Amino acid sequence: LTPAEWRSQSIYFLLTDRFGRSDNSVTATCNVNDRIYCGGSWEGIINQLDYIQGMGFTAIWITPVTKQLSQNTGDGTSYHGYWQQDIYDVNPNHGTSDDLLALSEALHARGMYLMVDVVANHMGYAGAGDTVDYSVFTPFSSSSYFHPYCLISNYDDQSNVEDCWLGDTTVSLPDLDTTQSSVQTLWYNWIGDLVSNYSIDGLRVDTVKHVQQSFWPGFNDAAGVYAVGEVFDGDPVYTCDYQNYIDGVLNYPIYYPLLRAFQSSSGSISDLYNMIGTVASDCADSTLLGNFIENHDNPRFASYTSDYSQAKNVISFLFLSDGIPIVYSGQEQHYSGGSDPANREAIWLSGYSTTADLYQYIATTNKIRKAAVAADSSYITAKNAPFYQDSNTLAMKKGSGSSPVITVLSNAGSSGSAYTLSLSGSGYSSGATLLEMYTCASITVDSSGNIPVPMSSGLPRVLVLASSVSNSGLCGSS
Ligand code: ABC
Ligand code: CA
Repeated sequence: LTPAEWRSQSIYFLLTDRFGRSDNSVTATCNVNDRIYCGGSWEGIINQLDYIQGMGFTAIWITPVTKQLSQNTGDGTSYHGYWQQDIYDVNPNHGTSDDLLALSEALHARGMYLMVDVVANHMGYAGAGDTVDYSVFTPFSSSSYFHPYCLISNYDDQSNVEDCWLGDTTVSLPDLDTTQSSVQTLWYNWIGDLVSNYSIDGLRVDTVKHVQQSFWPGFNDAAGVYAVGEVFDGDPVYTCDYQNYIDGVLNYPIYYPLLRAFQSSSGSISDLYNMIGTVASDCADSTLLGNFIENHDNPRFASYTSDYSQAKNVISFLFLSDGIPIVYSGQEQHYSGGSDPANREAIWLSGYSTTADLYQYIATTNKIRKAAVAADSSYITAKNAPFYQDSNTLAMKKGSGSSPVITVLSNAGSSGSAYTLSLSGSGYSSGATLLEMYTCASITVDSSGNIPVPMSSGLPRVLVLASSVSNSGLCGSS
């Protein structure tokens, strides 16, 4: 799938080890602190695709598929998949290569897409960096393929970030010398083959800031599909620059102000308002970024606030601003794990409840976004524009000139009062009839051109031109 085709997708990110088991168990224990395999598999994912598709997702992103170090180390096992040793084989804990292919086929049979996480920066070794036996790696079976051992010690020094090693002295992440043309050729051939062997539709690329920028265009081209890179950095100048070398990046610049804005009723709305504009101008194309509020490296949103209204606001933001929405498995169950490894709870322990509040909310929000895409051919490439803010409220519009989608967000939380926000600056004319997509309330723009938005319990509101809603499955339309 091309970048243009990915824009309108929505992604459910899961750790293969933690999502579904081949035996369909919903009781198998999984103690996150043990950092060991809990038994999830590719077959287990296939078994639960209804659960994912029921929320309206059109794609899944799965953790790396390559064969990993097999030891149980002081840092646990490689259940997450980022400690690879053989890039030509698959992780037997997750199944066989036929199982992976079956997952790809099962997704495609539903009209869904497969995004696979890939790591080109490093391999994984159970032991300190000065004890590595390079012969365990395939194909990088000698030290000559790697940078000399040094642990990253200074994130302000880009050479240190690129040439030294991630990991610790218990599990080393031997850092490939990606400046060598032999290493580049191996990686470019590998990614082309992986994508074609498993009919992969997109890539999430790990540790992009740890490899020199000039490596990525060749990698992305060899893959031939949309690639979204992980540049774990909140600075838009630093992170957006990578979009000149890879199709998209995970939206870390928005992540931090989004989290701060909605984790409490005193969070800064203006910092988020400003960052929306900064990212739109600093990044080559904000509509190709990957939007998220949770992942396996950061504490879950519900670990900052247990409030459901605040959780709903961040979800609405992820889906209705520029970029491709990514929900981290468990977010829909309001899981609240903190830092790695606590944020890697087994999803089966929820019983895959489809009646969970956020499960339903995500399903509705996916429908709203799809309806917007269907109603307006320029919606998905139009730049989201914030146009109103007060200390608790943000309003933004996205879409073609005359009938944009208006999203009104609040950080007031569930105890927020019921009131009518007189919203100016939307561009809609007096008398226009709008529909609020979560409540199906009909709202008429008043004689001054303001929209009387019925706010309550700190919940988001999404307004569209009433006549544009059809075939969405929402508000009585078929
Ligand atoms: C874990 C724990 C370790 C523990 C170990 C046993 O287990 O984190 O403390 O010792 C995989 C596993 C992890 C494992 C690591 C290391 O391997 O999943 O469980 O660590 O063995 C990606 C993946 C991630 C994966 C790897 C490695 C990379 O998403 O799951 O981890 O393949 C850095 C990397 C980033 C990496 C992340 C975990 O670490 O850049 O690629 N993620 C700063 C730095 C970032 C750094 C981040 C976290 O800290 O700038 O580069 O990410 O360490 C903002 C700034 C940011 C700043 C943050 C903290 O603050 O703007 O720049 O990030 O304000
Ligand atoms: Ca590196």
